Amino acid sequence: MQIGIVGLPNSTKTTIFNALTRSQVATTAYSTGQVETHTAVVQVPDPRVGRLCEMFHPRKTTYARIEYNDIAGLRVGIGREGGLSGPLLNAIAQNDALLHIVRAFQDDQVPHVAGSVDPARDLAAMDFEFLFSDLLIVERRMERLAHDLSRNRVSPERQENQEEYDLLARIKAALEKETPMRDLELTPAEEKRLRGYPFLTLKPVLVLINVGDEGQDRPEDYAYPHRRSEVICLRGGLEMEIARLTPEEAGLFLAEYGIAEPGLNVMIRASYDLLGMQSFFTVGEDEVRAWTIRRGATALDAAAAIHTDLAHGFIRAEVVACQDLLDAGSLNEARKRGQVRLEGRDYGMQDGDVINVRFNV
Ligand SMILES: Nc1nc2c(ncn2[C@@H]2O[C@H](COP(=O)(O)OP(=O)(O)OP(=O)(O)O)[C@@H](O)[C@H]2O)c(=O)[nH]1
Ligand SMILES: [Mg+2]
Repeated sequence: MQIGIVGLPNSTKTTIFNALTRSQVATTAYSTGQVETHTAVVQVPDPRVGRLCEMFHPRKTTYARIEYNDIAGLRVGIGREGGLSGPLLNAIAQNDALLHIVRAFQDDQVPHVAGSVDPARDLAAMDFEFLFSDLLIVERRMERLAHDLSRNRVSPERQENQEEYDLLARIKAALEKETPMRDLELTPAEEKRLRGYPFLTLKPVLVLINVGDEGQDRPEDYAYPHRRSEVICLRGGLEMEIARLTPEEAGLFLAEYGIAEPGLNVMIRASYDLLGMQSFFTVGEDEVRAWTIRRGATALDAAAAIHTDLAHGFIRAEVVACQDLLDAGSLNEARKRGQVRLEGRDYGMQDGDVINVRFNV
């Protein structure tokens, strides 16, 4: 799972990237404007994994993972100048979701590209660049399709092309009204049709407002009228400092500032939710492991995530809710209590299920 960090030049993208991934990439008061990507993988913090480890004492512990890409080089006006360059578009389009960073703090030491700090303006400006990028792609594709449709009256692809053209026409109308593609009602077949294109407004987005050292943590101050998106506020500079501390030092620091939990843990979980993902666990003396699947996935999907052999030879899954297992204290006790169920392939997995797949080879 990959999340792209985007925003205006100097919007504190790299600061947030460092905080999220405990990296030490240099941040600068002046943006170079260069297209440049930093990548790091982080574990999804999940206290349930730690508690399962206390029960099983496994040789190995594996958390779910998210890859973050800090992408520099976007700016206002890029769309009107003919669209995002290939490398920049690819760097953004390869992500499953976007983390859009907006600066909302005053600091005379940190110049703003537009000369003043105005988060609502910046948020809208960057959104417009994404809309414009999608619109250019839609229009180019529609031109091609119209050309083919006008020439090959009896071609075998005709039906396909006409359907795609109609879908793109609907999308074009929405984009022209500044509705992002993620807010359209699309059927699974339509979504599949769009999958090959580098559409940016189709991606779920988490808007992160960096409110600075003194700022208020109030997302409701930053209304964002789109579905499949969410706004959170963070004190970016502070979070980057916290990420550099040892866990003990961080604890003291958080207490001093009256922060319950590093904002970044909250944020990593929020991005996980936003992507419509959930976790399930496999447990044992060898390994306690968190796995990632879509919400709505079945026991068979879960088996396939572990190994294709498990899916092919699937017989049944033994399933127990993580909390029941923790309360029972052991698998045997959970069995005695009747909390370990046998489920078939179509069972809808719940977040936090602990699963053991029975299969034939
Ligand atoms: N006062 C204050 N300054 C901050 C905070 N977060 C980041 N900065 C400063 O903002 C400046 C820009 O931060 P970067 O993270 O480099 O911004 P960027 O978006 O990665 O910039 P480019 O990659 O060049 O587009 C740096 O000088 C940071 O130290 C904060 O919470 N408070
Ligand atoms: Mg940067």
